[in-house]
Formats: sequence, C-alpha cells, structure tokens
Amino acid sequence: MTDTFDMGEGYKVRDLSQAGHGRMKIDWAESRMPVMMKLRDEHAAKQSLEGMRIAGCLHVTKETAVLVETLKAAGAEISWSGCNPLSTQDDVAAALADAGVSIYAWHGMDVEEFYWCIDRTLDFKPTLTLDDGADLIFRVHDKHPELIETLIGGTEETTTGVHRLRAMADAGALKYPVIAVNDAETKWDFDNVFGTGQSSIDGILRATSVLLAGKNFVVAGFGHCGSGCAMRASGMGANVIATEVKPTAALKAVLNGFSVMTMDEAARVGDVFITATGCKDVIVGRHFETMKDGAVVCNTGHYDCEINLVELEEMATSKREIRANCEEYTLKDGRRIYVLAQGRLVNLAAAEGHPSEVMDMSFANQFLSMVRMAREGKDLKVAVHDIPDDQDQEIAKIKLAESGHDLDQLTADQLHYLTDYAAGT
Ligand code: 9W1
Repeated sequence: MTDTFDMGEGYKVRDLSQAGHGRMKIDWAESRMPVMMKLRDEHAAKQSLEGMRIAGCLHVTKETAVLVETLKAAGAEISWSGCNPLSTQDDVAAALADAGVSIYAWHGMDVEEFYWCIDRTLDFKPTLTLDDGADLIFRVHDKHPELIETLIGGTEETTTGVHRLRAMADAGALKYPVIAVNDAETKWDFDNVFGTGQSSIDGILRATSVLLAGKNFVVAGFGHCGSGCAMRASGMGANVIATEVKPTAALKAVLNGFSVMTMDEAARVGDVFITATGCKDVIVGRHFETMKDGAVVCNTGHYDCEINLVELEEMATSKREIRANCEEYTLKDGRRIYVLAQGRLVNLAAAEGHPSEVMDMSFANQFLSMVRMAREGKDLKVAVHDIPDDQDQEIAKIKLAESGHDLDQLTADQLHYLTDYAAGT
C-alpha cells in the first residue's frame, strides 16, 4: 500500500489515473439499472433537485456512482464519502472525481481518515444527507449541530441504521427528518432474497468452484437471505436442507420442498453449509466433529460470529489457504473442513455484493426519497418516515416496463367489485 493520493479542489482519491477503468464499470452498471436511467431522464428534464446540496456516505461502487450521477443530473450539488473503508472501489472513486464530484474516499482508510472524509463532505453545508449506516446523521448531531438549521432531511439505507434512528427519535434526540429507505418492499425483499441469494452462491463458487448439483446444501436460517440462498442452490440442482428455530420459517422451507432438520443432524450429511441467521454460534465445535471430509462452510449473515472458528481452530492440527478466500482446516483424524472468507460475509468478501439490477431498485428508493424531501422542504415532520407504498409500486412498475413485462389493468367494474363491500361476493 502506498501513501500517495490524488487530491485536488474538492476531492481526495487513491489514483486519478484509474478513472478510465472506473468509468467502464459505471457504464456497465448503467446498462443494468433501467429504473435509475429512466428517473435520470425524467428528473434531469424537471431539475427536481435544483438548489439541493446533497452529502452522501455510501459504499463507493459502480452502482453508487449511478446514483450519484443521477442526483447530479437532477440538478443537485454532491459531496460524497464511502461508508465502509473496505467497500470503496478506487477506480470508481477516481471516475467520479474526474467527473467533477467532490468525493473523499479510498480503499483501506483508517478511522481517523474516515471521519476526516465525512467532515469534508459537510463543509458545503448540505441541505440533504444520504446514509448507509447513519454515520453522516450521527456526525451532524454530535459534531456539527449548527448544520441542522439548514438541513431539510436525510435518508438511511440499512436496518441497523434505521433501528438506531428510531431509538434516537423515541428519545427526542433526532433533530431533522429521516426517511427509512430500508423498509421499502423494493429494497428489503429484493436485496435480501435475490441480491444476497445470488451473490452468496457466486461467492461460494468463486472461492471453491464446487459442483452444486447433487450436493447437500445446508442453509442455517430460512429468513429472506436464507430462503434466497436456498432457492438459488436448489435451482442449481442441490438438495437443500434448512435448519431453523422459528416454526413458521421452518414450515415455509418444508412447503418449498426442502428438508428441515437440526444442525446436529445436518452437520453429518451436509456438503456445503451457509449460515444466514443473524445469530452467533450456529455452527460450533460439536458440528465440526461430525462433518464429512471436504465439507465447505461459509456465512452470509451476521458479520463473522455465526461460525465458531475459535473452536474449529482448537480442533485443527493445521490450517492453510489453498485458494483465495478458502482456508483448509485439517482435523486430528485427517478430515478436512474448508472455511470461506474466514467466516465473514461470503457474498461481499468473495463476490461483488448485490448485482446492479438489484441495487437499481434500492437506489431508486434513495433517489425518490431525496426528490420527496426537496419537494416537501421543511414541511416534513422531524421523525423517521416510511417509504409510501405508491413509491414501491412505481419503482416496480418502471422495472417491469423497462424489462418488457406488461401488466393487466382493473376495469372500472372490477375496481368497484374490489372496493365496494355492498357489491356482494
Ligand atoms: N452497495 N453498491 C463489497 C456492502 C459492505 C461491498 C458492503 C452495494 C453495492 C450489502 C450493500 C467487495 C459492494 C459492497 C461490493 C463489495 C454492503 C457492507 C452492495 C450489499 C451492502 C457492510 N454492506 N451491498 N453494490 N461491501 O452490494 O452499494 O465487493
């Protein structure tokens, strides 16, 4: 790692000469994000964000670049930082800096640099903040309360961020309105089921190149993420086994045609294991004791505590990285267990996160929330607001139309039948 940076008026990135590569990635993402491109056309014509200064703090990826350039096209001034030092793609950051965006982001920055970057994005006194993790909102409240007067509102992308903001609002500590982008159906359902589902399988395949057909694929946790992984694995010919603690979730797995058993049972028969529970110690020492030679174990759930690697480490006689993101643990009896991405999120560490087509809808929610706040101005109450259902429907409608799928429409008579209780059954 070098300590050189490219720095100019209003940006700091790793290496501006990578801008060409970054631009190619952004072009690719644009071609897979029809909702964003449609909104870009529409709101560039209307200049819906004219006069808005938007500070954003969100993973600097090719998809995020499409969001940034859509906000810009709609007339906003932008300043940007990454919300996670490890998710920043330096070539994408370079392309944005090259296009005149005030961006402060580079891969592998430390905590001090992280807050320095956030502070730079607040220098132009934003009217709106856009968050993934709520770091900007917290930073404004903690260190720059003088900015609150001119702030119209903010958005938050993640579940954790929204939880913390609701707690803040309940305590009367939230000082400007926030829209919870996380709680939209077009964000939550598609990110978790289809985004995590595909990218987790992608991570497993990149790290191992195993054949899934005919294998016993064990999914711990049959929530949105787990069911997404289960369906994709099933589509590739694996026998899916789900483990659960929640009766209705287990029943869903059964009615989808999957087996349900305890992890103690599944450990003996599984070939590939993925944890997606959000809880700790899902796969522990006693499970490793009974696993087959060659078992592959990974996690797409809560950080890196779902698989107890401390216990595995104690049982192992040796450990080596046999390929990128794939570590082989050899046990006393000679059995080998393969752990992917050191138990961290396999879809981010070994693959590329959610595909552009999925981020298209999540970011459409971000964009339309920005437009809504610009329109409503200071009329929006200081609270955590939900995405209205018509915004979800509108995004899904554009996505369908842009990919060539037509919807039926209710006749006036059918509408009457559905809405008038007196019309009878
Ligand atoms: N977000 N554009 C890693 C992503 C880290 C990451 C994280 C995404 C996107 C879950 C957002 C190594 C992209 C992001 C590529 C990558 C996320 C954390 C996206 C998936 C969420 C903690 N959370 N996300 N694309 N890193 O895919 O913005 O490759």
